[in-house]
Amino acid sequence: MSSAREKTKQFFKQFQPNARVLVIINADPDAIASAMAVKRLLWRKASEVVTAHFNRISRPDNLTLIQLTDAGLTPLADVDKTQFDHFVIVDSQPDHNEAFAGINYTAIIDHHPLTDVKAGYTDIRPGYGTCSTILTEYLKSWKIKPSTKLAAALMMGIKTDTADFTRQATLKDIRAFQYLYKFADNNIVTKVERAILTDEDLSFLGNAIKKRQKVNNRVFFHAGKISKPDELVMVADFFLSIVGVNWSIISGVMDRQLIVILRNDGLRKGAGNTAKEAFSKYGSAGGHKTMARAEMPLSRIKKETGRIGQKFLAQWVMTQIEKNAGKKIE
Ligand SMILES: [Mn+2]
Repeated sequence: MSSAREKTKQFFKQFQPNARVLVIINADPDAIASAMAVKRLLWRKASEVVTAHFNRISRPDNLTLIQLTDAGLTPLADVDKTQFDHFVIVDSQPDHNEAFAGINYTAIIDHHPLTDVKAGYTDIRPGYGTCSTILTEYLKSWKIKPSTKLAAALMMGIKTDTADFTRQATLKDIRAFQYLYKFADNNIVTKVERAILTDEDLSFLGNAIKKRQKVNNRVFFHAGKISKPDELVMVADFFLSIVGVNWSIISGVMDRQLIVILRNDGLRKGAGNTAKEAFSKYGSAGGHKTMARAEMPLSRIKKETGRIGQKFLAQWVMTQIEKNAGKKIE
């Protein structure tokens, strides 16, 4: 018996006949697809499998994925946990979020670095780029053909977590993708990847395009008061597609906090360090080489500068960045 098949067998052994199973996820494409795979694996074995998520899902691509694959998610807050006798986590571990706390888990399947995990069955493989890859191996080892929708969801899980195989992708992730390709409805994949903007996002972006300011190959936009920080991220990503722009710095105010989203092309001073140097004095700031974020209470900015008007904030963000983003300009 292959090791994948042995693993899958052990996984099945954990569930009593007619089990009522609750799969809890922090919903992103990899977690959603992995939960769908668990549901398929337990088909005809469990009497019920429900997937619950505790995070807010707002990205248009994720909403499209859920809709087109019939992922069938329920908000965890709406679930009566006493109705279930088995609990499963995929693509996370209990330490990752307090929403996972206080539950005895039957199974935990994940690809993040191992933390303190206790469950009847654990399969943690930090060497894998995605959890979808692990679940694809389960399906394959048990000769279960994934439906067109499940295969498309698993492909999206792999594409998303490996950033289209440019990050942390292993040969196993590539093989799983290749295997799924035979079964998937590729129109779902295409449609999910096209779903970048809602109607409101488009209006927000239109305004940002009109009011953007370019200084030294860096593009800035201050949105004033906002209701969704996601829109700042969307604009920041979009502006990096302008030829000759190496940085985008997009800001807005929500709940008396100034939020600044930074993106750069990764070829110069890191966005995370720049965010820290420019803004950590006023609030939380940090990130990676190409992506960073700062959040500062307006009260703190007012204490230091004496002003918090929107025009002032727009100028202030620019000044702080220009002081700290480094001189290397091409
Ligand atoms: Mn993942």
